[in-house]
Amino acid sequence: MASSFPEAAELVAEARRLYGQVFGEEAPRVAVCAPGRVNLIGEHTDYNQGLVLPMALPLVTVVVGSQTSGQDVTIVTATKDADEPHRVNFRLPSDGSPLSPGLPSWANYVKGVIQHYRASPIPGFRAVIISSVPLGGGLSSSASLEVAFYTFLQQLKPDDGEKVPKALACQQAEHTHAGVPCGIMDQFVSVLGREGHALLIDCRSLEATPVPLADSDLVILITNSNVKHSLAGSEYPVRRQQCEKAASILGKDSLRDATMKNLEDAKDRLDDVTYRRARHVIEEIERTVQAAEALKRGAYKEFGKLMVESHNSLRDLYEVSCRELDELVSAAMEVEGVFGSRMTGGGFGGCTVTLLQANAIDRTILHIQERYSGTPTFYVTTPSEGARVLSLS
Ligand code: GAF
Repeated sequence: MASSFPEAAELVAEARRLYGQVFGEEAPRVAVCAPGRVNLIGEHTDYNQGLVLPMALPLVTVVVGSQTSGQDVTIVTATKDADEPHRVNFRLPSDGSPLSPGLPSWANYVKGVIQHYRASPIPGFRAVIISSVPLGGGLSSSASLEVAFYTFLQQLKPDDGEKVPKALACQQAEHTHAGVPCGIMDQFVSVLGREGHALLIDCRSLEATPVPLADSDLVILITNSNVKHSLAGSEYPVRRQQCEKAASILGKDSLRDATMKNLEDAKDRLDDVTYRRARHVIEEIERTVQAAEALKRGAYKEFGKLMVESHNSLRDLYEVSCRELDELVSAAMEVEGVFGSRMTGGGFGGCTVTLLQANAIDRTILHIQERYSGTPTFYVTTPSEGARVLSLS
């Protein structure tokens, strides 16, 4: 069976209860949420100025809280993956000096967002964070926390409300305070996600085209491998550097500007690893363009074929898959009615995404459960809205 997950309103109710427990009777004044994401295709292309096709999920991070007088911040978090709520206190620097990252590490995302908030300085506050996005599961729990927090700060002290700069500020928070040199995809779709649509994002122009994805005959299944290999953190910056090296040898600003002909012409000047990394990126950008076109036409078989090509390329050329993700994709592809399946996100564990006919969902889940050597978790999902303010009544 697929896991059920709470609606945002249920998370708000839970967060309000916790707020009451921790801070006394006083009710919070503000409630917001921001979603995690699943990327349908276009992997490791965002930091190459390429194209990506993610959608926002109904799995969200909720923040409730209130402004206080003074400069003190108290944040309490309870996620479904942690046994006990965690609490952190710090003081906002009155002289504008930076808020340094430290422990606990989850608070660094919040500190980073405060640091890069576009209407600083902000007042002190109390807040509770609750999330249904699985932590470290490749569904952008960190971007959903950053974007939810930014949205919370907007209620305390509004900025200009511009959405793309908001996503960019949250990306900066991840760079400076979590030490992850991520691209823009996760924060962008968490801010700008649209219900019933995937977003074709051009990571160079930062323009997004919504692609309709609401068909009652189609299911989007996320399968969490429930493994995360330690390589994930260290290999991501290595991949970025390899891409930058390839672009520089090809004489391009980024791999977005390179063609397969450019790459083949320069093959004898590239070592094998650099060649394969660049080939993945160049072909994946082209696959993403084709996949978005296929989706617009409802050509799900064609879309699914591109998903599998993407997975194989991530496995063989980009080398960011792992045994568990490969097993999940192979198992899914054995089921009649499955259009396509691939790893999603940074890789080395986390989740796969599978597109299938609605009437094939039960047999697909059963088959994957039988074939996978680990214990998977399944989510049947729909494309959802980006960050938003929620009702407290
Ligand atoms: C992670 C990063 F945060 C994204 O920016 C993106 O590069 C992705 O890995 C790979 O496509 O989620």
